[in-house]
Amino acid sequence: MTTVAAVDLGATSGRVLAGTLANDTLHVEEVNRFPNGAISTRNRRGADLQWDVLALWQHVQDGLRAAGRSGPVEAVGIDTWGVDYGLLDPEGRLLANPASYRSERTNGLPERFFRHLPAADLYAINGLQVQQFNTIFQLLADRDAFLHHPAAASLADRLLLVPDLLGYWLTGREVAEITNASTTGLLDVGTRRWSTTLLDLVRDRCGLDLAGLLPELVEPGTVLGTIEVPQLELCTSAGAPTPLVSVGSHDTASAVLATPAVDEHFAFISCGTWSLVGVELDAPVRTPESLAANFTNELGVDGTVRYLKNVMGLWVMTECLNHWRYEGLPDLGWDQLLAEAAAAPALRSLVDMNDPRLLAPGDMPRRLAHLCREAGEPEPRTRGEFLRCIIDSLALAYRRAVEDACRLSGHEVRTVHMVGGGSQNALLCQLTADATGLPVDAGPVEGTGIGNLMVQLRAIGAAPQDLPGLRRIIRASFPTTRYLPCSGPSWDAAEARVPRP
Ligand code: ADP
Ligand code: LRH
Repeated sequence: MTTVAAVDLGATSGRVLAGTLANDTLHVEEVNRFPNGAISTRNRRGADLQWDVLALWQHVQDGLRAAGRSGPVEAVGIDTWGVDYGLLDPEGRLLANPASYRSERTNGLPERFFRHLPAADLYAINGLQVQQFNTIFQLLADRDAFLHHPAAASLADRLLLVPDLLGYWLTGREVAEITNASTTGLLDVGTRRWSTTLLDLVRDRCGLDLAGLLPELVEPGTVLGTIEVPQLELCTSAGAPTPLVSVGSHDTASAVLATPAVDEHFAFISCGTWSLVGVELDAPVRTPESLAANFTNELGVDGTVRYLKNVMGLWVMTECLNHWRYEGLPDLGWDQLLAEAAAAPALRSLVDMNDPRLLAPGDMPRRLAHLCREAGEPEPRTRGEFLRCIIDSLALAYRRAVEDACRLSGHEVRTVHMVGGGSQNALLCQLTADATGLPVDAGPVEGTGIGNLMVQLRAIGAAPQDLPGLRRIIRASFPTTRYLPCSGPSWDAAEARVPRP
């Protein structure tokens, strides 16, 4: 019996899980859960959106303390959302709260960047979809801000992605775990190293000198050091200090690892704040068609490539629910909310779930109504209709992403695996099966945390070394729910109503 602890921070909530592997079965206990969300303030240029990373750090410590109180903890691993980072000064002190990827500070920056370095040249190296919040564009925003404060620029000595920042606070070790580093846009996706070619180009053409900021890369499964935070009192069963093990620290990498697939013929939907929809490949796809479809090649555990598309996801629903709460509507449970959505007319109002206007926080019902008006779709009138509009539009976006992933990569898909909090949304799962025409296997809900735990268990020798072996344990430990495609309203007709961007 071996127990390890996973810190899994999502953009909507964070948790610390204790995972115990006994007789090839993983048992997971949630020892701490806390809400998360970017915090809105302002600066002299306008709105500012940041993560309260010190509050997260407190929650992480509380969770680890709780895990340690229940018994020995053989290892700890950390994953969070991608792209965001903290900058350290030469003394290793955090300079400022990490900016949120939803901050409007990066509006228009990719277009500016591509004037110096064409998108095709960038994609040929990093294979990454263009999202205005990719770290590379955020650094351009920092540079703009620092132009007004040259002294501050000289203070930035090290860049640590959020999970690596928390890991640094636990161990003192400064690294960049490779799956999350692949979301920066600074990696050569073929060699899995920082791209010196790209770093030179970015320095010469955009005036951004990043080489000194980037730490050593590590693969998932690396023992990073022991946890040196005295108040945590974590120790292993041998009485030694508990080590921190690097995992797929990009939450999506851990989620994909936890897909309980029987073979390679699957598509995944990691369904939480975002929906990440794609296939697992051995090698990146960097064709012009892939670039045009804005598909991304992010790095996975064990040399895999996560070939996927970001779909705006349940964030849009969360923002609607927040808005209705601010307006004083009573909170309803999931069952009642989804019953209202199920009772609303099917495929009545469809929007493009990748419209960039859905990215920033705000009055989401108003934005959805606006997108419907603009597209000539009927505006939703009731809460049920708004929720149905989101769920139908998500299912349509999933259908497109699965089809595109197969077409662009040549990969054959027979099953769709849906993991994450959204896999509890039975209406969304059924409509995804209907829209894709494929069976959907839903679960595990805590896929990301489970992927995190399994990589640690393997690193300390308690779990099989191969990916199919890890997935076999996950399948045996967490039953899934299967949704079969049903005939219903025509998704082909729905498809024609929403133009592709
Ligand atoms: P993240 O890790 O990005 O914070 P999660 O994987 O925890 O996200 O998923 C959060 C989402 O899961 C919520 O936005 C919500 O839409 C959905 N969700 C959570 N619980 C339920 C439930 N009981 N029924 C349906 N959907 C749920
Ligand atoms: C999901 C996620 C996604 C990134 C986004 C910033 O949580 O990590 O894979 O694109 O957050």
